Amino acid sequence: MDYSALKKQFDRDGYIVLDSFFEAAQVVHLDGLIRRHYGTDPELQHSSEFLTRSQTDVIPWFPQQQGVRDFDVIQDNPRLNLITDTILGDDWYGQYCMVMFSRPGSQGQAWHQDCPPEHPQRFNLNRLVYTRDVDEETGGQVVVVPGSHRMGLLPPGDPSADLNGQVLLRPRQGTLICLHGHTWHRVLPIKATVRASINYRSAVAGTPEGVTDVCVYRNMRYRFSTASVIEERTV
Ligand SMILES: O=C(O)CCC(=O)C(=O)O
Ligand SMILES: [Fe+2]
Repeated sequence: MDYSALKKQFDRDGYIVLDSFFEAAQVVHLDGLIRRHYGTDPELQHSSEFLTRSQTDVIPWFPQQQGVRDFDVIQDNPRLNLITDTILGDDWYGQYCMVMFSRPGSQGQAWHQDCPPEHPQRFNLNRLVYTRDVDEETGGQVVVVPGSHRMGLLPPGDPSADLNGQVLLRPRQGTLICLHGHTWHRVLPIKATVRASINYRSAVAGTPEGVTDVCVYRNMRYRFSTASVIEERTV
């Protein structure tokens, strides 16, 4: 793997996609755990205000906080850590492992930045692992605007409308996506199957642990810890 080329690509685009980074055998077990945890009709956890206003339809799960250690093997994977060193430098820490689950027919996620971009050096790195293919048939493709991690605030506007320059990503089983938290991104609506991603969030040492507490949408800033809209955004 040409690490210096990957670093350049990440700095330019705000994301990199590495297909077949993990073997199927490494992710099918986790896929099974995720299906079992959520069952067929899991309850939504966020407040209804958040779900309506954010146009975001995901149910988070932090397996390690419940003592489920099966997810550690990816977190401890030497190649994943090498990629992370390449992107963040040697001094970084793993924040947590978060599974994000979407029910069939749900709306995915509207455009957002995981954390406010006012401090360009203060950001989370999403290390997203997919346990099943995501494509036109399943829906739930990831949409990004390349280079937007250097463009400041996501512009206010329609939470889910197309943006100039957007690119559709179709991760497959075993794909790793490294995504800068300031990059403008969204998830398209889900079709007939369930969808899940596993996110091993990390950050440069010194970045506050709660850096992703406030998320920027096109119509608001939302603080998860208090479940409140802290800023209305209008065009
Ligand atoms: O589930 C995905 O593919 C992306 C999730 C996301 O936006 C995030 O983890 O910050
Ligand atoms: Fe995100």
